[in-house]
Formats: sequence, C-alpha cells, structure tokens
Amino acid sequence: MSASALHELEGLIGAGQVLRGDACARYETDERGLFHGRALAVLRPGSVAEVAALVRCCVSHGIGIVPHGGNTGYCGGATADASGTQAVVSLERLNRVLTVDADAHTMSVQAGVTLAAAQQAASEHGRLLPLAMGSQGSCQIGGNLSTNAGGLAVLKYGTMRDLTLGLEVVLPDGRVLDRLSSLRKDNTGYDLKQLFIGAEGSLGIITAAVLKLFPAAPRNCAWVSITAADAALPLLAALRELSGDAVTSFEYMSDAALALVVETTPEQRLPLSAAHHVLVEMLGKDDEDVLERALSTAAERGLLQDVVVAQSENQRRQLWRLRESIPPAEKRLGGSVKHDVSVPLAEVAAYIERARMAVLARWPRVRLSVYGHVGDGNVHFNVLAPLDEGAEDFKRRHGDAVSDVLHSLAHAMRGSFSAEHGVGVLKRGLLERYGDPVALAVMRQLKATLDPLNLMNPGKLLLPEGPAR
Ligand code: 2HG
Ligand code: ZN
Repeated sequence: MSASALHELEGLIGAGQVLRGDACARYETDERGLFHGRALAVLRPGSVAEVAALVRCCVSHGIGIVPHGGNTGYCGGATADASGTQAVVSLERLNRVLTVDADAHTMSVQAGVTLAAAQQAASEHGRLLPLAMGSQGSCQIGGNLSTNAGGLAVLKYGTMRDLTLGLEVVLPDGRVLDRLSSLRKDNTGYDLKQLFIGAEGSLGIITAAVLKLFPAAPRNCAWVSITAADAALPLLAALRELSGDAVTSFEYMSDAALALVVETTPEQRLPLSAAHHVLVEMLGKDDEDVLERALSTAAERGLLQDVVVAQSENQRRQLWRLRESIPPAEKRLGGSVKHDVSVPLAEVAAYIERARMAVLARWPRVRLSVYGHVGDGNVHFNVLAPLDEGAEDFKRRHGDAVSDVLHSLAHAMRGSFSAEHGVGVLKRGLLERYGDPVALAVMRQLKATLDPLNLMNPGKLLLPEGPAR
C-alpha cells in the first residue's frame, strides 16, 4: 500500500519533497523531547493545491496525516505516532507573506510563515501584529492558529482567535474551504473559521490566514515588585485605569522562578530583589509619561513596593530577556513538570497560594517556578525536582501525581488545565476527565462529520475511544 502511495505523492508534490528515513528525524521529535514518533514520510507541499492533492491521496490510501509547523508546541500535537504509518505534512514551504494592507490594518499570510517574519512584515508597514511569545523565531502562523496561541500580549489584544479575520483550510476530503476574508463584519451563518482555530489539525490543515493588525506604537516597560501575589490584580486594575487602558503585558514572576534564571545565566541581574515581581508594558507615545505617571500614582496608593522603569530600548530588552529566560532555565536544569492553567482573574493569587501549599505538603523539597501571564489569568506553575534528585527520575515517578494536584485545583476553581498550550497527546486524557461531557460529545460529532475516517491528526486532542482510560 505505502509504496504505491509514496510514488503517487512524489508525482503530486515532487520526489524531493517526500522525505524518508533519516531525513525525517527532525520532524519526528517534539521540542521538549517528550514525544518520539516514526513517520511514513514527511511531505513538504509548496502550495494549497498541493496540500489538497496530497490530502486526497493520503485519504484514498487510509494514511493518517499529521500537520506540522514550527515544532515548538508543548503537547506533542505535531508529532507522528510510533507506527510508521502516518505522514507528517510540513507547512514550511508555504512561507509567503501574501499582502499587508496598512490602511485596512490587515495582513494575509501563508501558514508556514514564522511568527517573527509576520511581525517583521507588519512592522515594515508601520503596523503591529501583536501576537508575541518566546518561540516566535520558529513557531509558525499555522501552528499559532491550530493551538489558538496566547503569549505575552493577550491582555490587550486577545489570543490568535481574536486576531483572525479569515482562514483557508484544506478539509479532510481535500476540498479547500476558502474563507480568506478580511471582513470585520459578516453575519452570514456559522463562523466556520472558529472551528479550525484551536482544533490542532484534527479537522483539516490550515494553509493561510488573514490577520488583524494595529498601529505600531512604542512600548514602555517597567519592572515592579509587589509584596504578595494578591497585590497583582489591584495593581493591574489601577494601571489600566490610570493609563487609559494602555497596558499590553502584565507578567508575574516569583522570586524562585527568577532564581533559576540567575543560577543558569549569572550574567543576568535582577533589577529588584523581592518575593514577587511583575513586568509591565504599556503602549506609549514619544515619551514615557503615561507609564511613569500611572506607576507613581499606583505607588502613592500603596499598590506596589518598588519600580524600575526601562530607560532605553536596550534596558527594555534586558527586562524581557529575564522573563523569557525562565523556560530555558528550567530546561537547562533538567526540565520541570509543566502546567499551563488559567483561572478567573480574581482567583489567580488564591490559586498560586493553594497550589504552593498543596504541592509542598506532599513534595516539600521540590523547587517551584511560578510565573505567567496573570493579566489574563494564565499561570505556569512548574515544579522542578529537589536538588538531590535526578530531574528525569522525579518527573517519571511524581510527574502525574503533581499534575493531578494542580489540575484538579484549577478545575475546582472553575479554571482550565490548558490555557494556551493546547491538548495534543499530552493532555487529551484531561479533556476526558475535566471537560464538559456535552461539549466533548459535540466535539466528537464535529470530528466524525468532517473527518469520518479519522485521518486528520489521529490520536491528538480527542482520545479515539470513549471515556474509559
Ligand atoms: C511562557 O509563558 C511559555 O514562557 C512557556 O508559555 C511556559 O515553559 C513554560 O512552562
Ligand atoms: Zn506562557
């Protein structure tokens, strides 16, 4: 079966674009090294027509299809299974920015454009594509859409879903759903694009999108210390009000998370020493008045402890580098049991405290790395092995139990076990455990309608069988 299928595929997209054997290696393991698959082949189509053709071919041969973007996901959503029967479809050759319309504040891009390249194209036209995250140099727009990526500016601009006007998708039967619309108002039935955003490739392959842009504006940034995590929300509320809602990012970092950065990259210095830190960024004009004025009023009201305002672009970058160095610091120290929960804004501080107590009660010697986009309710509560225990050993022996504690707490607080990283393979069981049964049943119905043969990213997001696990 597969020999003739591969021959056909070579005819459709060119022999050089059908990779086999060792050439597949870099597409077969995820970024965190948690998932190792074996692909039948890696297919690198160069156009939407080629994507459609290869989908039809794979479906006619019963070959499962695994869409693959920048491979920066945390949940194994872009890795083939171990069977050697699934085809990985890399979108990396669909890497063209199609249009930037500065006046209309829109851009259209192919799915394989990296987020950084899309941001750059927008900025060359004086516009801002506000989606931002540590992996932006390699993650791709298609993956951002498929996971409904969040990141560092959700507080102001929303997630990828909020930034999307139109979408082009190759459906599991090979039809092309062309909704590459730039309309901001269009009430003509179901908003089909929403189905594919966050679907992790389980309903089709996203090939292009029309995105919203904003006027580019200078950013001003400050590092603030607060006395306790529960001081974060009142501070954010005041800063939003005092600045005319100019806050774009509000990133919380515990001292313990930042200690990992200093430990692994000692050349980095913390601007303030405190137990709780916040990186605040605001839209500015030509001066830094808005930020400084808002912060000094907040200080007068006793809403913060201390503050350092970045005095140059270079300093601004240094502050951001500290924040963005937390995940790589964890990685250098052997990795962590990672969590990506969200809870209602009013519950963030309570979640952090209750989680801390619950984890330390059972694992008193672990190291905690707690930080996140608390301005939108998203906490990364990561747990590292005790200093005298091997990281791999700890993760293997205790990882699931640690995650159970943290996920059930989020669930009890009406939160989510995946705020921005998606479900993939890693968390599909959690969807069964914590997801609403009616919502899950509707998801299954949609999946069965659009992909009756279960060939689109099989085994991701939804477990193949019913609830028992
Ligand atoms: C971040 O906020 C990313 O830096 C990664 O979502 C979080 O590594 C993590 O746990
Ligand atoms: Zn994050």
